[in-house]
Amino acid sequence: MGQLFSDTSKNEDRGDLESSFTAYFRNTKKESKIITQETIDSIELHLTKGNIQGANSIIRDVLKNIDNIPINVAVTGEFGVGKSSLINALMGVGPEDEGAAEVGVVQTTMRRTAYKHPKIQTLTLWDLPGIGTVNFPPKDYLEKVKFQEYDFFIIVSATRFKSLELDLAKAIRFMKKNYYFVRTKVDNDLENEKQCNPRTFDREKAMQKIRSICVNIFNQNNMDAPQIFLISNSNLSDYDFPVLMDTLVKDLPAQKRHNLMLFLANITEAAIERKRNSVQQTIWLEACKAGLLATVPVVGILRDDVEKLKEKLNHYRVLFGVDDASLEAIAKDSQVPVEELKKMIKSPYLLENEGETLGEMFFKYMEKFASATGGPVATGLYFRKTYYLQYLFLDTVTEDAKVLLRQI
Ligand SMILES: Nc1nc2c(ncn2[C@@H]2O[C@H](COP(=O)(O)OP(=O)(O)O)[C@@H](O)[C@H]2O)c(=O)[nH]1
Ligand SMILES: [Mg+2]
Repeated sequence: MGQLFSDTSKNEDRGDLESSFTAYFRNTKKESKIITQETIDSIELHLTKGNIQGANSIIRDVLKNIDNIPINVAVTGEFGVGKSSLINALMGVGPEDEGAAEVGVVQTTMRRTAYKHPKIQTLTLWDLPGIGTVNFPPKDYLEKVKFQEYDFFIIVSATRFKSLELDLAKAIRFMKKNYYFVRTKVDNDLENEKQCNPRTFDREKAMQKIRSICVNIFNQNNMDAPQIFLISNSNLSDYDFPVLMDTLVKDLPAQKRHNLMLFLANITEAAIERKRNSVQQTIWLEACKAGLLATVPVVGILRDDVEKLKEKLNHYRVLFGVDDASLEAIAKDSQVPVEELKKMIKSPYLLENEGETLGEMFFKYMEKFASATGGPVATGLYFRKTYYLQYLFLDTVTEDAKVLLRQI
C-alpha cells in the first residue's frame, strides 16, 4: 500500500497539520518531489506562524501551476535515426495512433514539427531537422530552431555521433540548457553481433562495445563523455529507455516533474509507481488545502462529491492507461479481447459495486489503511472522505496498470 500519510512510527508527525506536512514531504524522495524545497519551506513557515490563509494560497497556486506548466522537448537528429519512433515512444503511442509521428518517412520540410501529447496538452515534443541536414553552425542552428523555448534537447543518432552534434551539445550547454545523447537501434547492433559471433556472443560485452565507440568520439573531440542512453525503439523496456525516463524526470525542476511523470509511458512497474507517487502528492496537497479551510469536519459524502469522484476516477484511468479507449487499443495490440482484459482489472467496476455505497467503500478502505499503518493515521489532520477515496482510486488504477503490463 502506498504512503498517503507520513510514517507515524518516526514520530515526526504529531498529528497537527504543520508536522504532518513537514513529515510528508521529508519522506518524499528529493527526485520525485513535485514542488520545490523553497515552496515547501514557505508553506511550513506560514503554518508555523498559524497563517492559514498564506499557506492555503501558496498551495492553491502550486496546484494551479502544476497542471498548466508547459514542457517543451527538442528531439534532433538526421533522417532515419529514429526520432519519430522515439517521440512516439516517449508519448506512449503506437505509430498508427492518432497524433503519432509518422515513422519511416523522409522529412521534406526543414522546419520543426510539434507533437502534442494526446492526454497532456501542456507537453510538446518538437521534431527538429538534424544539424547535419541543414548544415548550419551550432549557434545559428540553435537560433533557427528557437532554442530558448525548450526545456531540454535529445540528440539522437543510430550510429556514431558526429563532431557537429558534439559541437551542438557544447553550444546547448553554453545556452544553459540540458541535453541527452540517445543512441537508437541497439537491437540491430546486437543482432548483427550475434550473427557474426554466434558462439561467443555476450550481450553485456556487446553493449559495452557500443558504449565505448560512442565515448571515444567524445574523447577525440576533447569532451568529457556524458551518459549515453542506448535504446531500441522496438523494445522499450530493455536497454536504457527506462533509465532515460528516470533521468529526464530527475533533472527537471520540481514544479515541472508532475506533468512529465504523468506523460511518460507505463513501460515498467517503476514508471507506474512513480506516476502514482506524483498524483498522490497532488491529492495530498488538495487535501491539505481543503483541510486548512475547513472549520467543521464533513462526515458524509455529498451528492456533489459523487460526481466529482466519478470524474476523478475517470481521469486517473486515462492517466494510467486503463480507460476504455486504452483498453481497446491494448486489446487490438495484444489480441486479447477487451472483455478478457476487463476481467483482470478492477477500476472499470469500482463505482459500480451494487449495494456498496461510497461511504461503505470508504470505511472498508480506512480499515485496510489503518491495519497497514498500525493505528489511526494523522489524527489531528482533517481529511475529507473524498480524499481517502481518491487515494483508493489511485491505488486501484496503479494496480490495474501493473496487471496489464504483466499480461501483455
Ligand atoms: N530496429 C530498430 N528500428 C528502428 C528503431 N528506431 C527506428 N527504427 C526504424 O527506423 C526507421 C526510421 O525511423 P523514424 O522514427 O521514422 O526515424 P526519423 O527519420 O529520425 O524520424 C523506421 O523504419 C523505424 O521503424 C530502433 O530502435 N530499432
Ligand atoms: Mg521522422
